[in-house]
Amino acid sequence: MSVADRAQAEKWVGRAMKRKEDPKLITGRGNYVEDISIAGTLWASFVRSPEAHARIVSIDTSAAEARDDIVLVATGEDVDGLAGPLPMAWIPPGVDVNTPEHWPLAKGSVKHVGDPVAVVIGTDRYGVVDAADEVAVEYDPLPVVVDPEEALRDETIIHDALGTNVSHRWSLGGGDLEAGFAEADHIIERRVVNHRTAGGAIEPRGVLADYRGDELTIWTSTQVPHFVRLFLGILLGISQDRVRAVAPDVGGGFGSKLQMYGEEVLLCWAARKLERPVKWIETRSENMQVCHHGRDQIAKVRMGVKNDGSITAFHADILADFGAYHMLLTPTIPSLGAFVMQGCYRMPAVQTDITGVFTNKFSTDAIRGAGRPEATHMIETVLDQAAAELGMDPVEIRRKNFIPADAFPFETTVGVVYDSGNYQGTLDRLLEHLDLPKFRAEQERLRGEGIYRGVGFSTYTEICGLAPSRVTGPTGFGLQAGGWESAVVSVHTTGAVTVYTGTSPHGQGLETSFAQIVADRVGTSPDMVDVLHGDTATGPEGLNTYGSRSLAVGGESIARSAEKIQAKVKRIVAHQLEADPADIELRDGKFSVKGSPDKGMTLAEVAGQAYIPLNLPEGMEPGLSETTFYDPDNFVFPFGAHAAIVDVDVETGKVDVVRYLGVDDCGPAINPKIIDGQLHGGIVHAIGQALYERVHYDAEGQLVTGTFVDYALPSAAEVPSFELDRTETPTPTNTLGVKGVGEAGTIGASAAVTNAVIDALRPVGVTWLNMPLSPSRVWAAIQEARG
Ligand code: MCN
Repeated sequence: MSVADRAQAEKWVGRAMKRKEDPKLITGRGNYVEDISIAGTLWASFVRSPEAHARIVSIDTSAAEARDDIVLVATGEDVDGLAGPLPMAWIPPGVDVNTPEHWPLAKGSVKHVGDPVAVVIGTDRYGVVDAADEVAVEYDPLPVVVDPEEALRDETIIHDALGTNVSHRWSLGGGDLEAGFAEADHIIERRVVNHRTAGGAIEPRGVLADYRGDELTIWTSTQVPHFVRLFLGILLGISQDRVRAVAPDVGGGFGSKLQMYGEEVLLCWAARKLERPVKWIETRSENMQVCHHGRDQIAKVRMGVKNDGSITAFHADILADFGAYHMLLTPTIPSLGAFVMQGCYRMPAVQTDITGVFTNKFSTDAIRGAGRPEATHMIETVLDQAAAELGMDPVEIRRKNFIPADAFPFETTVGVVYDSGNYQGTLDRLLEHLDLPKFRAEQERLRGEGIYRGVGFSTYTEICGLAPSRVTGPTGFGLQAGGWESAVVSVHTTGAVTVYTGTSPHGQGLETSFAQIVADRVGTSPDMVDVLHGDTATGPEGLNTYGSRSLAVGGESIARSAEKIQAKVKRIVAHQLEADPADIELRDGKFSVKGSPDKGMTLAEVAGQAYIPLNLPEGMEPGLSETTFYDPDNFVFPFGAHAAIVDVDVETGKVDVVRYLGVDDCGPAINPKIIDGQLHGGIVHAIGQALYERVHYDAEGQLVTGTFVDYALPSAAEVPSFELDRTETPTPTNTLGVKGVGEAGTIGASAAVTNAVIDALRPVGVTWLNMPLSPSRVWAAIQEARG
């Protein structure tokens, strides 16, 4: 083994370590909100509207109030003292947005099924549910609008105070669109429907609120405890230092817990009013109804191409269904896709127009990928349509248009600077694993046997690592306007290390990957590094976990704190060994003088000295703890090439994914096993959307898919073993060179599956399909094609 190889082998970063956090989670020793109890806790249950749109005529709470086990029944009018309605914090830059008032309990009218009209609080967990049934609400039903295209016509207005169902219109473009289309030999136009999906986290939401000694503590199943603390403080008029928000173990979020929910506000309000802790655990049916949904866009997409396959113009005109109210980020979500609407291709002209409308459904907001899966699906499926029209191979049309590897940093047509990329590299590697000529021959042979097999490609790039403050600050993104992340690395006197991160992991394995980053820099093992998160009382500020930011922003701030520790340790060791700090190196777990490896100190030995000022260099502060607030210069732009191979049963319309291959690039791997795990989850999420999952409301606004019986989440049985590989192109944005991967699979995969199904069905005449590719939809398309 060479010296360089040995040095690498000794590093923790890059190792496929098993996740430190898993043993407790998989042996039932996790600590979820449900597991936390405080003596004297009351329980809450919500009375929710069965109507999608109605005036509240009366609410009779007397029967519930008469029960011995009920302490409080409150309606919208009873919730006093809130500084304002629920927050909508982010809007796209440079636009005014119509935002209806949204209160924790409805006032005067309900706008969607599940809209809460009252809360019942009492001593018994099941008693409050019975009592909620006894609250008699009289509704005067109003016309219901479920279809966003109908909402746009403003025939029935959902929020009278706004006078329109339109939230806002917003555009982002660059280049001369008209000239681009004029130059094209072919213009491909498709209506791309990206239907509504749910987060589907294993753990539904849960809240425990406790107010004592003028301090409010909330334990909540959230991705964003610091946001929760901020907004609770504002809404309830409590100074931030007196609010503590804790996200204990969180059983997944997938974006649906990046929110400030009314239930969280209401439980805190009630805990303060009643001077008793109050708890609520969401049921799965409630979760399907009122935990925010995602996607729900209809886009008219046009792509101009020349005969040689080069793209001349791309236009996406998106109608986004926001549901009944704006929640924390609702109006911003489709805009996130607009920033990468040219994907990994050269496009001389590109434009995204977005119209957001309200309907009588629950709100949409960020679900894994948030805007980028929708954009990628549009680009990648319509590009395949262009290839088919030109008689070109889908791989060749991609190669023809890729931004070349030597063009980075690359300023896109809309002015976004892609940090790094090698799109040819990931596609080439993918094709090493998938022998395309062999596949095509096999496909032909199978068709002879009546088996319809298809392959679909998707080559994506995305924008993540939210976010540079220079972008989020001035443009109106972000109430706090910053995009930084903070980290403290503290070495205790024994050499044990505690890391405080402002990110808030809920399944991403950050306790392990962050420990690997620190261990390498301070000369210890990840077992000795404890990563604390999710509690606003334990660290400095934080901006939490979403937008695949935790590693690229939070991990980088941890690396910087660890580097500061290393520098201080070197100075202490140099002082002790009477050497120059520049001559101290970290080698074999020891800080030693270069050339004298036997003469050195371990981290534990240095830590012992660091707390004894007498033993430190003149003027050095005692202690071994460093803080960093890191604000990146740019986003990061991971990318990859995916291929799905599917079999379609042309008699039943059933689709089976028989192989799935992906080559992704998120920069140097901190932990390859975690990267694979993130991709597995992300790809399944997108296969779920492509084939099975759909949040469906009927014409009356009733939620048809209110349980996991009707909402078909794929299980391991529905997906093949994934064949994954990586290339590693470091980003210049951070010193680790890393980019996000938490959403990558979700962003790339739905187009690959859809393109594969269309490829399989071309011989029977099916040339275009919108998701979900359920058996009935695919079967109907086959029948239509066969006439
Ligand atoms: N990683 C790595 N090396 C790299 C890049 C990433 O080892 N070069 C590792 C990171 O260290 C981290 C993991 O991959 O352990 C994901 O990191 P990152 O891409 O920074 O994403 P975040 O931690 O910010 O996670 C957010 C992302 C989002 S936005 C959603 S939604 C999502 C997701 O992650 N929801 C999840 N993954 C999820 N996984 C689970 N189990 N549950 C969810 O709810």
